[in-house]
Amino acid sequence: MSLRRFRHASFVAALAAFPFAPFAAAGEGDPQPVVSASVEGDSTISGVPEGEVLWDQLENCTFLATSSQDFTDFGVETECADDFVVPPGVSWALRHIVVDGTYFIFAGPADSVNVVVYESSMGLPSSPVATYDGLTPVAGLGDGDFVLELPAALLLGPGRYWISVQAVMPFFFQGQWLWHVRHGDTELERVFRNPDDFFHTGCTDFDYASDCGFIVGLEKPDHCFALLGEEIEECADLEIIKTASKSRVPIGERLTFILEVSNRGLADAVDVDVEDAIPDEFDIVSVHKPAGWTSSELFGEVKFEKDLMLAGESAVFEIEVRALRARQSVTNVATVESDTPECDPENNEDEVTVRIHSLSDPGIPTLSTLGLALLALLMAAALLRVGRGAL
Ligand SMILES: [Ca+2]
Ligand SMILES: [Ca+2]
Ligand SMILES: [Ca+2]
Repeated sequence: MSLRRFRHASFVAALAAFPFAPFAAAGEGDPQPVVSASVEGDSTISGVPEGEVLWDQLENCTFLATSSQDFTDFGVETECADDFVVPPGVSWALRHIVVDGTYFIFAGPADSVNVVVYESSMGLPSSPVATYDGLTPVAGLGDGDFVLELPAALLLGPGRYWISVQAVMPFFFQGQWLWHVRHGDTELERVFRNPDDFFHTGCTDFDYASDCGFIVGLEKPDHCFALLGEEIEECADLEIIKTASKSRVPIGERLTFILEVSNRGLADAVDVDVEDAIPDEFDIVSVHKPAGWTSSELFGEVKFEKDLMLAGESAVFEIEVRALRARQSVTNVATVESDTPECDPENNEDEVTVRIHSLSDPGIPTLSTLGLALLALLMAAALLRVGRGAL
């Protein structure tokens, strides 16, 4: 599979036109790193795996390319990033990242590639969602058109993110890796940073490329990349864990059933119902719920409800009961469900089993039960003796 790109010759002149810091250790006439360059590239990227294309910004790529590199010999770095948006109602399992890049000055190859996916705040990258240091491209290490495979699928819920790709290599004598810029105006403008301001752009932290002095002749330039993986229906993962305050209780005494409910999925759960059918062997004494929940009870069926349970939210419920009659084992099942699709229905039900004993039978072997056992043993021995006598 290959993804086609189309470059616009009219952007050949779109060069960075501002000074970069001369490389101090270089001699006169030595090659100098550049922050941006115009480089003609190939028209296809090869080695792209089969898979659903989640985001495609590989069209309308220009000759312009910008430095995004950890210069291991200089101890400085540049980092470019661009944004993408996971639409409402779905989640993405991101597996592959394809970037259109190029080597410059020297022919590479990169020692490795760093990828960071950032959250977005105020229209700029903020905290990293995931950091992948030292990836080896599965294809394209030789020509700089990296096909990167994440070690495990990265699950991303709806919203805006930023992705940065950075080659790790020394300038001498592997050169530079530059990430191609496209004329696309897709979502927000690409961003750049150069923490020690090696290139005198003034952007020591992420800022829009046009605010870093890049003269590109493009309205809101993007970077050339594509994301592959699977789009999955957004789901909630409600879980219920049911326990009892004790495993055995005498008739007439109380115990408490505890229900711990949480939403472990990426999606908020709508119209959540927690139900616990208290067995006939118990009388309900009291019901405790967190703020924001309603509760009702009908013929021993306790129900807790909430309109919206956010992703990551949890709640603990307590149902205090009194034991009515003796039973070797009583199983109490509780369930949770909502109107939002479930990622994992297996953990939406849990049960606990308790024993109810009479006051005279605390549920552990007593002298009387031991006495009964002894009697049975003696009778068995007597029967054996009678049997032998008959032979
Ligand atoms: Ca390329
Ligand atoms: Ca963009
Ligand atoms: Ca679940």
